[in-house]
Amino acid sequence: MSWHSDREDTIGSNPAIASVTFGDSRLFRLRHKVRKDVEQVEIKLHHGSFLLMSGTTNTYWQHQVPKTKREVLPRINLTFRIAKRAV
Ligand SMILES: O=C(O)CCC(=O)C(=O)O
Repeated sequence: MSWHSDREDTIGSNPAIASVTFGDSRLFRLRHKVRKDVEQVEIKLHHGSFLLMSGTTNTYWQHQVPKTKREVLPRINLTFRIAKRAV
């Protein structure tokens, strides 16, 4: 999965995005959209990992699960996004 942010036109600005990983471990990377001087963040998502992106994370950062050449085993990721509320 390539670099992206989740679509804020559907989930609103500064959404809470929570995900749980089951199965094989994968690397999860974050990079700042503007500040090239800010180091990328790498998080290994193992079976049972819970990841929460909240506040301005989705607004200012992109994320990806990079392709890997190693053999990958089955993996399921459940992602929960708080949808934009009608006002
Ligand atoms: O598979 C993952 O851990 C991340 C999935 C993801 O980036 C997304 O749903 O936007």
